[in-house]
Amino acid sequence: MAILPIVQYPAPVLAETAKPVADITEEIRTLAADMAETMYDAPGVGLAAPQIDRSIRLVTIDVSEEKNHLITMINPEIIATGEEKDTGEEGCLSLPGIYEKVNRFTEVTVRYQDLEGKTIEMEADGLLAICIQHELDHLDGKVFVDHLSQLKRNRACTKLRKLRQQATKDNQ
Ligand code: K1U
Ligand code: ZN
Repeated sequence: MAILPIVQYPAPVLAETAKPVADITEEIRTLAADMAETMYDAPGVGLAAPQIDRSIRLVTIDVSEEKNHLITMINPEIIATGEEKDTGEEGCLSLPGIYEKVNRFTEVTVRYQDLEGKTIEMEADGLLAICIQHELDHLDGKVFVDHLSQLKRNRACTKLRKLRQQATKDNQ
């Protein structure tokens, strides 16, 4: 297993529509295991393949307290949503240090293939529902700041630039 570098916004791969996974090969299984290790190390509650520079429809998620409920989703699709939406604070491993409120469905039903190629349908709410929507956005070339107004997105990008400049100075 390996910890992979996480691509930082605004890398072009984060704006691409990721391609479906055609075959669940040994390479895909190894990549999924490496993504899980990278996600736990970060630490994060989710990770999408474009964030490790692979433009394919593969995500890992674990929102459990104990970090013992890993979900690997291949070719995930949201097939239904509830009617309610709510606003909650989100972060992103590709924009470290930026936290903004995003409006999302509170309940979603997702269909995906697992690592054995079995089709799963799962109903989710709470942080899991938010995380699924956040990760599936990555597969469609969208990051959470794309949900914000232009003004708020510009402010977030300015803050990100300043945080990076400070980090560079701190490392000198
Ligand atoms: O896709 C990503 O960048 C991962 C992202 C997922 C996410 C976080 C919050 C709301 C929705 C989706 C993260 O995991 S950022 C890190 C984070 O929020 C966190 C880290 C450790 C424990 C709990 C949260
Ligand atoms: Zn993210």
